[in-house]
Parts: sequence; structure tokens; C-alpha cells
Amino acid sequence: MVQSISSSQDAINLEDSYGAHNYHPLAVVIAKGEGVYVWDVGGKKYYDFLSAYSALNQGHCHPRIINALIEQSKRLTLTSRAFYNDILGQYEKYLTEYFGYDRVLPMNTGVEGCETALKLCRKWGYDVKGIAVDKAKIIFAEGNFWGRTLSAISTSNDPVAKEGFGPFIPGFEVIPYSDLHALDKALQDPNVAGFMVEPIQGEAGVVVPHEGYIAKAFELCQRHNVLFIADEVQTGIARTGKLLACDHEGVKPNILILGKALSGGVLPVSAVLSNHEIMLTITPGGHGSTFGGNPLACAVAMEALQVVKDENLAENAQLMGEIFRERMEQLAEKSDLVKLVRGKGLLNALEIDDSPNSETAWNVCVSLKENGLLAKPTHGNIIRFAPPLIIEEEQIHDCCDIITSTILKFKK
Ligand code: IF1
Repeated sequence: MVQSISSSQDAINLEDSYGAHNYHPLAVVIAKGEGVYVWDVGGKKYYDFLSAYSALNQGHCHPRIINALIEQSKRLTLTSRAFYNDILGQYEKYLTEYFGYDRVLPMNTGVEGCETALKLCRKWGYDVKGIAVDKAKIIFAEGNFWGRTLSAISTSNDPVAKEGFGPFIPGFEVIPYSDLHALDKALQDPNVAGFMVEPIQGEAGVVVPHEGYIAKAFELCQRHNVLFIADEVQTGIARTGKLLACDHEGVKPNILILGKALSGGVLPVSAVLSNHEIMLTITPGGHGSTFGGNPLACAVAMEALQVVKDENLAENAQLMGEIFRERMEQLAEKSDLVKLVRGKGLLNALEIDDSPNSETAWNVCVSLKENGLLAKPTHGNIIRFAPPLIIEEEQIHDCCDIITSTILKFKK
């Protein structure tokens, strides 16, 4: 039975004693979340500027999404795909119409969505493009992050994520991000079946490619009969100020991968969308998952997406993001600690003017925590700021005040 823990240290000690040490969390123990706020076990209130890495775009415990969870959980949570149920088909219709695709393969986590997309890409490569069996290649961009499985770390160039876990999956090639010449060169190989890319690289430090890169990359892929696969697990669902980050350049990916905020952060839901030709290359028994497309996930995801539309979260992310970057650029002019601010919509980052392996960014986040705002560095000296997209103008200014005063008072 869940018991309430009143001491942060007790909670931390329990995790330290009984859990894997695969994270190094900021020393705050959260007990409650609502909208843009969280409260720690001592009752202190914070702005959540991480949103669980963009899984909470609709805010913590959104009443409509929680209600959908409660109502469906009283009726039917899981059937497995061994049988039909009365909600999966409705969800598939809703989701494919919402994003403008023919078909969807429902999964759970973001990395499962990406693995699924890569299986579809290889299968299409063999069955449709005619690549010789086991010769298909897929191209990725340096700095990519799409999860923690052996396939995902096989394409990583982050030694911390990769070292000690070999050998790695073959048939993956990594080229520089935002480099069209490198992509064009890689696509000369007739065995290339796909190019998987994040429209903005989240973990790499909110790296925004040069204007037109996504559109041109898509065009190069079409020209070489290669599938353009957009990993929108973090940038999708209105985070960057459009429903999808690819919408900023009018690109409709051949395969679209969604996750995180697809469920409003209530439970793991991911999805892979494509046209009939690509999706139907996988036949019964070619892929699956116990929980993939479960009735509870379908009910929650439909409500979570309806909230995005009804509350105009993409437009709000665009407007609040402009205010945020404007305020941070003013801060950068006044502070020798802030090198630059970059991002789109409400996916932004501050680059701290110190060496990537300095403790400065981390210590700034500790000070922000003490001042009532939770954020965390991505790599080294880059602090990602990604609040829920429901944040209001007064709140974004309040947060910018906290960030500004914390940084201007910060002593290295
Ligand atoms: C961790 C990072 C973010 C993702 C993109 C797929 C996935 C992710 C673009 C996989 C997941 C999460 C994973 C989480 C922290 C977080 C993260 F710092 F690790 F890289 F957001 F930037 N594609 N990102 O960002 O989705 O399987 O996790 O549902 O592993 O520490 P998942």
C-alpha cells in the first residue's frame, strides 16, 4: 500500500537502497502535480520546467485526461491483441485522421515506437524498394537520442549511453546533423532504406538545425526513394509551437513517431503512423506488444489529443515561447554566465558560458530549485527549459523573473 512520506531524505534513502542507480536526480522529492506546478513532500511549490522531458505538455494531472483514465479503467484496461476490443479501432481512426495518415501501429514507449519504425523501414526496403535481404541501411544524425535499447545506443555517439553495452546493431550509419551534403552523399548507396531524424535534437541540447534543413532532407530522401522518418517523440504534440515540428517546414514524414505527451504524461503511449503501402509490409506475427494499443491507453490518448486542440496548446506554445526567448535574450545581454538561448515554441535551452564538463549548469539548476523552479541540464553546460504548454503569460514572466534573478545572483 502507498504510504505518505514526509521526509525527502527518507524517500531518497529508499531509492538509494533498493533501486538501480541509473539516474542522478536533482535532490527534490515530488509528491503532487497540478498544471504547471509540483509540490515536494514538504509542501514547497515549484514550476515544473522539464515536463518529464515533454511528456506533460497538457500539464500535470489534467482533469479531462485523468477522468478518461478513471472511466475507462472501470470498464476495460487490457485485452491483448489476441482479441478485438471496442475502442482500438475508434482510436486508430481518430489518430490517423488527426495527423493525416492512413494507418497506425500502436506501441507504449517512445523507444518502442522508434524500433517499430525501423522494422517497418527495413521491411519496406526489402519488400517494396527491393534491397537484398539483410543489406538494408538506415541513416541517423550525430547527436541523436531515441532511447536506451541496444538498437538505440548503437546509433548514439554519447559514450556514457553507449560504452560497456556492445556489440551493437549493424546496418546503421551516422552522419553529421544539419548537413545536407553529408546526407546527399549517404543517400547515394542504393541499400539505404530510411533516414531517421529529430526535427530538433532534444537531448543533444535543443539543437535547432539550419532553416530549411528538414524540408531539403525530406526532398533528398524522396529523390533517392528513401523513407524520411521523423522522431517527434519529444518535439511533437504542439511542443515547438506547431502540432508537429515538421509542420514548421511543411514536411509530412513517410513515417511519424509519437510518444510522451501522446498520453499527457499519464501512462506510456506511443504510435507509428504511415501510409498503407509501408504499414502493410508488416503482416500478422511480424510485430506486436502485450500492452500496445490497450483500451486504457486509447481512451487516455484520445482525450489528451483533444485537449491539445481544445486548449490551442500549439498556438500558446508559440506565443509563450516568443516571450520566453525574448526575456532570456535580455538576460544574456546582462549576464556573462549565459552564452545564448535557442529553441522553438516551448522547447528551449540556455547555453551556460562554461566548459561542458563544468558543474555550473547543474549548480544553476540547484539554485533554481531553491527559488521554486525545476529544470535540469541536458549535456554539460546546456539547461533545457520545457514547461507544460498550458503555461499562461503571467506565469511565464514569473518564471523568467526567477531565472533572471537566480542567474544574475549566481556565483560560480
Ligand atoms: C531517459 C533524454 C530527452 C526522445 C526522443 C525517443 C525517446 C526519447 C527524441 C525514447 C526519450 C527521454 C528518455 C529519458 C530522458 C528523456 C530524454 F534526455 F534521455 F534524451 F527527452 F531528451 N525519441 N527521451 O527524447 O522514448 O522510450 O523514453 O519513452 O532515458 O533518461 P522513451
